[in-house]
Amino acid sequence: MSLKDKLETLQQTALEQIAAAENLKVLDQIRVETLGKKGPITEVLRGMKDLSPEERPQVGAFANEIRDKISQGIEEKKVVLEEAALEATLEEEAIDVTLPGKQVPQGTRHVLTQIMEEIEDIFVGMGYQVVEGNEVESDHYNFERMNLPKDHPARDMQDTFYISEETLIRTHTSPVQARVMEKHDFAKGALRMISPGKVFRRDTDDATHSHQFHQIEGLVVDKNITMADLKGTLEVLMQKMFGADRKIRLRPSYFPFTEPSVEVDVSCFKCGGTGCNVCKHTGWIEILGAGMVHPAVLEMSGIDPEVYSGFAFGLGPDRVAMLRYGVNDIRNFYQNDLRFLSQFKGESQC
Ligand code: 2U9
Repeated sequence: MSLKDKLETLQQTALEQIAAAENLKVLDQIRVETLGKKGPITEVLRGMKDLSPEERPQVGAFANEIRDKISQGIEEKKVVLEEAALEATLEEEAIDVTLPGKQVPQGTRHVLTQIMEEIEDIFVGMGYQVVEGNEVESDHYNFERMNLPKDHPARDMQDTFYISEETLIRTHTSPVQARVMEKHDFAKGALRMISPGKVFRRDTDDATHSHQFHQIEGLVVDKNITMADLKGTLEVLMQKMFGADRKIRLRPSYFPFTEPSVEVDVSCFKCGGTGCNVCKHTGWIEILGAGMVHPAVLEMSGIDPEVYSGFAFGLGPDRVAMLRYGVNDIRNFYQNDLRFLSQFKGESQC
């Protein structure tokens, strides 16, 4: 077979192989095998030295022509195969944007947070400031400044967790108020504040007690503050929380930090006062503790009790939630069981 015939057969075989190549890998193999250094064309070109000087340029030109044709064939096929590969990838990785997305469950604020924010809103509407203090407190602010010296028997009811002899986690939010009170500048107006937050006591956990619970305490101090201010304020609070028809009644009580002290009952929001299971057939629900700030407490914060007077109160958001929603075990609020908590979908979701 002449060199020319050899080259022609080579070209035909290569072009057929190129046409049949199914992927880029096979195509590249064909390139290496036909055009590579060890391939047949290179071999033909190497054999040219044996040709006569007349034949040499003709065969040379023909070999080059064939090499270019095969190269071109490979390039063209490469484009076709690359497009096909891209198409296949796009098809394989296609995202169906019409499929429903993964559902991210939407949470709500904790039921106790909802109640505290509701109460905060009521007091902000009456011109009170909301102050959240530290949960870790000193014995001094938690007890001494609240008229509970070291040997006071009422400390027994408020035993807590001690970090050291003098440092503890607060048993009530009163120390927040004591800290604000000592700094208050009465030239700028009355002191009106509430302090919501977590408090801690050494309690045995049962259906109505938890070693951690919540309080909202309120404090108003100014000249001429009386029990009438206390009663009016708490009546408004109860009506906003439990309905416009609510009445309150005050019963004498005792707290070391108030004098006189009262327990405050609200007329039952379920039966209106006729008696039912919520109010234990009394028509009244015990809901707040309150009183006039003890003169000693004012004095310890640098306020002259001869000039200023104040009222204070405390209520438990946990108890409010239990009453309102008929929850009979306080521990439900702290177990983070979504089957329980998700029942309380607040108005605004977070
Ligand atoms: C200052 C002076 C006095 C806050 C008060 C109560 C009465 C009270 C209880 C309610 C439910 C605690 O969470 S509870 O068990 N609180 O009965 N709290 S007067 O008196 C203060 C606070 C701050 C400076």
